[in-house]
Amino acid sequence: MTILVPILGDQLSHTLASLRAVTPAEAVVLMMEVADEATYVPHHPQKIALFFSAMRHFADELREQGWTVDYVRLDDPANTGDFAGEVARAAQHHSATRIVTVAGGEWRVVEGQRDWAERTRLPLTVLDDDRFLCTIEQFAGWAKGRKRMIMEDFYRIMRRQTGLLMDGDQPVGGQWNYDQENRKSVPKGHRFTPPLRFAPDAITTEVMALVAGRFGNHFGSIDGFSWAVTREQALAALADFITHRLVGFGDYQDAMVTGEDVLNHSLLAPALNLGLLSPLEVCQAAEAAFHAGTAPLNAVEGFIRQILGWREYVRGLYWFAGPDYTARNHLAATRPLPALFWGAPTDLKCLSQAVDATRRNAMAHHIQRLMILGNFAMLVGADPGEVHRWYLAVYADALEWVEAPNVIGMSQFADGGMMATKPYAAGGAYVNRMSDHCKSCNYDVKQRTGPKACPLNSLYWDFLARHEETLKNNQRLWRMYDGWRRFSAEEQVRIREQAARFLATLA
Ligand code: FAD
Ligand code: DLZ
Repeated sequence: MTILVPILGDQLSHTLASLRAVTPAEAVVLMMEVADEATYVPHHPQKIALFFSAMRHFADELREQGWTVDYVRLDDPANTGDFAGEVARAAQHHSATRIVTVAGGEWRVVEGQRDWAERTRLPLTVLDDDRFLCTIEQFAGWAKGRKRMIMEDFYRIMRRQTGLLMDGDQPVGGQWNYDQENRKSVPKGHRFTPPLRFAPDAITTEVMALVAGRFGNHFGSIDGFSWAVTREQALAALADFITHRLVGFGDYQDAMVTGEDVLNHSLLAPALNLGLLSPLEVCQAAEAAFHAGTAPLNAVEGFIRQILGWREYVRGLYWFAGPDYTARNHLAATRPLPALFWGAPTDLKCLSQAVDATRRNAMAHHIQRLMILGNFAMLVGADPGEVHRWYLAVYADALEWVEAPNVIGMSQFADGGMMATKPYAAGGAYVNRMSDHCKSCNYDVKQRTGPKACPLNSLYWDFLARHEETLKNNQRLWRMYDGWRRFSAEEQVRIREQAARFLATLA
């Protein structure tokens, strides 16, 4: 009797439910590098290399622990190219009598897993993925019937449930949220401590060559790959962040600095999303730093809120919203994604900085994703489906359950307000306040119209005017619409013509 245990690329946890459910004596673990997963969107080469290298390392670790692992490499001539084909092939090869696996992390994969039983004619057990702090059912119970799913309400429940930063029933420090203290701009000359990076070992080097050969035409550079690819490295990256960089996490959380890719961000999302780290251990490490007096409350609470709050919330929302969530298009936006997202030159400094960081690192930090790239895509009316596929392709941490709510919901308002209470729309003034980009930009951030005017300004007002019917009753936008109505009719026309000229030349 052989139990086949398929483990997917984002299930690299030694405590995975399927590994707990069987013993090494009765099981064959199946891990598959498949062309379908590498190409269903054109993933950044670093993202593909990260998955393949982490999967290969994980397979070696399992073998060292006594598991039998059938590892299918991408370049195996017998590789059928998709999960279903590989599960069927392995089931036959190992004369498997049943299959035990953990539910995949996206609708597309979960739907595919259901077919494995039919394809192999074997009993199939799909276990819940229990590596999260809130179950899908718990979230649905909380969300059902609510008019608004406010993250902050959810977060407080999760604080109480886990006891993180709690003093009995009350938040440590007397406040649940220190976000107000987390919007400082960076003083001139401030030096950020660089994150711990990992030089590619032999496995990663081999994978990088494979990826460069097969997917070298995808947007993004493979050079400079330095991601953690094992749990040991991920734990070292976590310890390094907690010791050296958590202390400043809160202060400059929303800041952007020219030439500075990371600031005080943790860069832990890829390791968390692949399963190399657990969300609870990451939060507990941050909490311990607060109790040890090495990191202030605004930094620690801000960091824990991202993981215990936002990460769990978006995962719950993704499964609650259903498989058609990624097709939503509340603002009926249809423009093809502008070529600058794929690296075509742009003279907007904020955009060129964010796209270039994405190209070099398969990473951009939150405010670049939300308020630079996402904001621009929404203002120009880019098709949210195309925007979603771009984000899914280019970031090392992009898995649909976390990417889609952030893109469709938070950044494009395409779900009509299920996630965000208003569109995250901004003109140049926001970028100028939160970054130093405008100082070295060709455009003048203070101007709305004219050849030197920052395009974000006219695009912002044009966006509000274009969607007035849909958005005017949103209370959180009243002040903005009030601002729009204060312009003279002539100025409104000038602004909209300026936006139209920009949009007409935007390829
Ligand atoms: P830090 O700033 O150090 O934050 C710590 C951790 O908190 C992150 O590692 C992450 O696990 C979690 N976190 C922070 N913000 C969020 C959030 N909004 N949603 C979920 N988790 C969060 N995150 C992804 O993991 N994958 C994605 O594909 C992804 N796509 C995004 C797309 C858009 C448009 C936006 C606005 C945000 C997206 N995020 C995504 C959330 C966030 O930008 C990234 O988690 C973060 O930039 C990763 O870098 P970091 O590890 O240095 O994060
Ligand atoms: C993202 C990705 C890539 C690039 N390649 C693979 C792969 O070859 N094999 C695999 O098991 N998973 C891969 N993944 C992750 C999947 O696309 C998908 O997101 C997860 O399987 C969902 O649980």
